[in-house]
Amino acid sequence: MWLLKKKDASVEIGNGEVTYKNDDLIESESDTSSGSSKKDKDKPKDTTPPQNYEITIDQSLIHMNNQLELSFKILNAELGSTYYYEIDDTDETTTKISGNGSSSLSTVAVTDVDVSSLIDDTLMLKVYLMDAKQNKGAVETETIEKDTTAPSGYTVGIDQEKNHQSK
Ligand SMILES: [Ca+2]
Repeated sequence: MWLLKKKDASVEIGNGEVTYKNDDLIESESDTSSGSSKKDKDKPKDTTPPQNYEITIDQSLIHMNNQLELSFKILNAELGSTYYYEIDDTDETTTKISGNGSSSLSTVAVTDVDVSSLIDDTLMLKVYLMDAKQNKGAVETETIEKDTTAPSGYTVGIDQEKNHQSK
């Protein structure tokens, strides 16, 4: 995508004039490497990636009965941006769960994410937004424990422990 745009811009050189029609795009590229804001021009182009968004997982624990329906929210999403997410455990042999969609509301709800193929582990959710100008925002992360193992090996003493914890 970037290369195509740059080629479009360089076509102008053939006329004897070096005119960068798409210099805002080129600028945004150099901005990411230098971090400089000195090149700001008057043109109100969108070179600002989506920012200040947060993610939150709705569940407090993933267990046997909700592992097919993990859900999370992206708060303060830039309207019209695209969100990308992935969830993975620490096991290299299992495939991460990933997906994407359009942020049509400032609060995006992603539901029914099936994480049953991941192992019992600390799962990490990573989310970033990309706006229509391909400006990529920061990767936000959130973790949640997955434990689908039924309690076993307990004795009657579990009742007392439970009561104690609930206070
Ligand atoms: Ca994995």
